[in-house]
Amino acid sequence: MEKKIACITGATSGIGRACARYLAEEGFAIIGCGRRKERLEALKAELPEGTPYHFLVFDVRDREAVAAAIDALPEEWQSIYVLINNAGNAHGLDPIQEGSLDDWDAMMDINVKGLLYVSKKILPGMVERKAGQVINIGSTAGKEVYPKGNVYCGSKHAVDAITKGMRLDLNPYGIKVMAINPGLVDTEFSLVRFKGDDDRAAGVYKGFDPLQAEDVADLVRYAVTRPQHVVLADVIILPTAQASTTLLHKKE
Ligand code: NDP
Ligand code: 8X3
Repeated sequence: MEKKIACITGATSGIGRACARYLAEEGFAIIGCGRRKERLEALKAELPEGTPYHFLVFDVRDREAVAAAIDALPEEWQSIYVLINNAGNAHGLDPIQEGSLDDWDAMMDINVKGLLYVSKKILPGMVERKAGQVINIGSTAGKEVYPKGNVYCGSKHAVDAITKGMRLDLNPYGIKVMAINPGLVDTEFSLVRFKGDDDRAAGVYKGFDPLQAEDVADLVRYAVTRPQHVVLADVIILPTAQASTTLLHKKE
């Protein structure tokens, strides 16, 4: 492959999908990952004409499926240069004493362990080639804790720590490790958190101008196109109306 390859998890929606588009515009070949195959197929048409594109269907919770999909990449797709660990969601918003075990499992298994399973398959190649960039999509929920955010915040605090650990361990190999931590972004995130309740999900983004997936993708694009000696180690991006996870200025 002449072009550098960017592998994006969670490319079927929101931030991941916008990253696929923006990185393709920057000339990257794209590997899009997710569970919804029809969306991964449809993504091809959203990329600039001629973008080399390959997709992998797997659930990040299934470590064998992750390994099998990445092992089965055609040879020309194996030298992944940029990994965007983006797949993830919140499940539920409940006080700790009322939380659902299934929701807790989902958040820890997807946001934390899934990120690790994918990284485990891709980082050794970067180390061998002494080249690569990793962007972990964290969250303001990885920097602060908000009421009822308990386990989601815990999963994103884990992503924050894992990102720092990756940066330490990969430092000798010239591999950049970056955390991009968004505040409120209007994607399918709240629809997933509230289990398909459209009205409740839409309410999260009413009364202010939330970030759009493209705003985050624009920052990802900026991050991966810096010169080799520059790394955006840890960046928070917020809608202007948001000052913290709990302070949001909504219009009357
Ligand atoms: P979306 O719900 O729009 O996208 C989530 C993506 O993750 C989808 O592509 C989905 O693909 C993928 N995904 C979820 N579960 C799995 C799984 N088990 N296996 C494989 N892929 C999975 O949300 P966002 O774009 O907003 O979220 C992307 C990332 O950004 C997440 O890590 C989220 O925590 C983070 N974030 C979001 C913020 C927001 O306010 N929206 C703010 C801060 C961080 P599929 O369902 O097809 O598998
Ligand atoms: C998503 C942002 O505030 O809904 O990570 O947790 S928040």
